[in-house]
Amino acid sequence: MEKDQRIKIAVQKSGRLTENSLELLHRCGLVYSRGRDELICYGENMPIDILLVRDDDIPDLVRDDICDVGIVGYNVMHERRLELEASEMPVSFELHRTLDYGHCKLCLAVPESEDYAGPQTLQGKRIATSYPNLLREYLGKERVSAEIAVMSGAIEIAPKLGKADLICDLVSSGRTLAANHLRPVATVLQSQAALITTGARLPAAKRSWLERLLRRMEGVLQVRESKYIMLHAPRASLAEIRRLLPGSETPTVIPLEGCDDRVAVHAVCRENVFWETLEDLKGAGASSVLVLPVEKMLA
Ligand code: PRT
Ligand code: ZN
Repeated sequence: MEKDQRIKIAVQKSGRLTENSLELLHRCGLVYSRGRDELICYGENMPIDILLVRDDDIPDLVRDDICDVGIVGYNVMHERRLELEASEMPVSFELHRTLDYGHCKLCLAVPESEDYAGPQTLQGKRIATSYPNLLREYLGKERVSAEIAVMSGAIEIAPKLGKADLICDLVSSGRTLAANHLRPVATVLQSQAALITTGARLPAAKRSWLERLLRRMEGVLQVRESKYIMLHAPRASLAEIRRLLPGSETPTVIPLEGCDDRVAVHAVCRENVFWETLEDLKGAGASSVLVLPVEKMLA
């Protein structure tokens, strides 16, 4: 396949999203070797290459069609989208789906000693952030005007340095805020890793590989929580057993040889199965309950 017929995926080179993103592609069946410059991974069994880049560059790599797909924080993607819209530039990358890792929140945080009585408290304040467009949108929605001080790193020390009254930064565990005597008071945006795709029309062969990859990704993400349950149950409690199986579609019911009143039930549950559920199933008369992980799934 010609070089420009190969799909290029932009992934963060080294950071919080790198490991999960490469793992996701690996679980889609992509076998790749890392180039000598360590910037490109060449797909060996599919016409798909991975470009390893700074996360901030990913939206534009997809927008400019240098890459066809990118995996980036929803926060980074949405910030860039707002920035492009504000300068009336075409966005031309599309959110395909979120990926359920890299969870964090863009939060407003005030020094522990300060009171916060809702968004009106922000009026006239100076807020340090690296997400000026997301913050501006939030302030607009809340109808308050505040000064935005754009900083690129170490936002959490801005109040201590007297550079801002409060901050707007990403939070996951909350430890960084606590260590800097800051307290989160409002969420500006919920974020997680997101898959973005080019808005451009791709040649047929490339499009078909991309669709194949996206379908496999759906499968990988679906099986993560999915379990296969097998159990024996009294025929009379089938309705209750079905109700107890979390997130399952119609189960398969199989007769048991020489036993008219009990059946075997097999079902795929698309949610995690907890001990409590198993205990409830047992309470409803189930026995020989087995829970197996699901390896692959193709809808
Ligand atoms: O080098 P490059 O530019 O690619 O990396 P980067 O340093 O800009 O990004 P990186 O790897 O820090 O984050 C990549 C993406 O991970 C972000 O865009 C988010 O979508 C997501 N993510 C998830 C986070 C966090 N959690 C997170 N906690 N990004 C940053 N943080 C930082 C936050 O800014 C703060 O400094 O971690 C600190 C807070 O963490 P806690 O756990 O103390 O609350
Ligand atoms: Zn970055």
